[in-house]
Amino acid sequence: MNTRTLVKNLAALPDGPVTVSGWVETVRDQKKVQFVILRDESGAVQLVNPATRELPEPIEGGEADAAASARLATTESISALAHGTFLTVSGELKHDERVKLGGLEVKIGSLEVVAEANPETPIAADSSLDKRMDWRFLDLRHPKQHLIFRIQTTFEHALRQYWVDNDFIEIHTPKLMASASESRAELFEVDYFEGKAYLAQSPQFFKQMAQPAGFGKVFEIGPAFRADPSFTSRHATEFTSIDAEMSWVDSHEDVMRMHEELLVAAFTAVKEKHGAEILDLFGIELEVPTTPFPRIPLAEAKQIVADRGYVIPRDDADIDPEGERQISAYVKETYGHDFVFLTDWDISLRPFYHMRHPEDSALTNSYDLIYNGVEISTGAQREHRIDVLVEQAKEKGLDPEELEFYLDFFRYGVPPHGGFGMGLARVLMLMLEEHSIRETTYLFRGPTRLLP
Ligand code: AMO
Repeated sequence: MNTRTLVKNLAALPDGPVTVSGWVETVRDQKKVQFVILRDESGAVQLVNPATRELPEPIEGGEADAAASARLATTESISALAHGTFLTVSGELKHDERVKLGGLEVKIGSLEVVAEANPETPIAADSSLDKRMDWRFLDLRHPKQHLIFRIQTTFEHALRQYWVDNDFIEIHTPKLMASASESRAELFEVDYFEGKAYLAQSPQFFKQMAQPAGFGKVFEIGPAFRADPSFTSRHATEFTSIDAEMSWVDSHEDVMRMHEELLVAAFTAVKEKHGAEILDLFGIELEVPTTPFPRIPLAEAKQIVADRGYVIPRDDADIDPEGERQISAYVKETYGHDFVFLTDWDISLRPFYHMRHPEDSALTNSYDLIYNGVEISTGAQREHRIDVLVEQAKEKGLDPEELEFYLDFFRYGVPPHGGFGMGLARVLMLMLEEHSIRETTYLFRGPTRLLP
């Protein structure tokens, strides 16, 4: 059993013997004293070593001083330490207010180099994002990066907690599929024995399947794949999708209500646990959103954007990224809110499985959720009437025969239902005001990135 103490736990210990392990961050090698900043996964501590540069002359006829030899060896090995070397150090913990780093230091007794590091570090603070991604394991060593993934852990845990408290069932749907569930254009095809399979773009069909299966409410946090050739800061070819689907919704309004409650629960948990660190490392005072989030029909949103002087390039098109930024700015100015649901999307912009608006069949019972200027989620009530669903599939140019397995879900009693999908890395990117989902994805996958 390893007896090392985590750095974050040193403060609570009395002065006395301790063992710590971690990576060498810096070495200050002075003539009379050496300082090493050692970092483990919990924090950094200063190690100190009174330097022994040469052995005293042995007294005539006497033995060399063994303790002095050991101190000389320790001094020499500290001088040779490369940044990133992994050490185990045993020594004496001493609390001392004058030490800037945490008010304590460890006087080195013995030092073991557990794993050496190449002396040339391949990345520096000013390396390009791409270079940092090449060396992601080194890039991830920094406290800011650790915090991102501790926040991710808390965020996901809070989502699960909310769903468990509200009787949702967790599902794990297959990522190998026989057909597309979203746009065919973004489909990865793989050889599958004698035939072909496709990587799941979304758990869409299978989370819907849980409704006729009688599960009522379900969720999944899992991988999704999109053969999207774009190089934007918000697209990956593989991403973690947060999905929920529930029965007995009257409209997309019920889905939005669950969605906003869920986000409030998750943001509250993140703020409680990490608020101070987020302020310290990112300079951000995290805001927990208030409910209800503002809701604006898409057509109205486009008008607001136009009135602000931004013309979305094609009138029939989706609201584009600049349009999203503009509507977010408007919502922030008008309602002081970071989130906005854009509702009632045109059928031309939505997949066949969205339910049409009861009062205007050119629109759907659907929404996008925009957070700080970027879409993080799409949700909708689904069409559950089989005859209407088949018609809508045909209108979108889909062959109902290819979708037979999905259409069967609707032939044996399916409750009205709805749900949403939300990109995990996008939420974290916007929460922490990062510029790319590469920063908030453990290992990013894009058109030209399959390594490491
Ligand atoms: P949609 O395609 O809008 O909807 O995806 C839902 C959310 O997933 C995230 N996302 C992505 N994140 C990173 N890289 C990508 N290439 C990428 N594509 C999507 C976004 C987006 O808002 N089945 C529906 C959801 C539903 O109706 O339940 C769907 O997948 O944050």
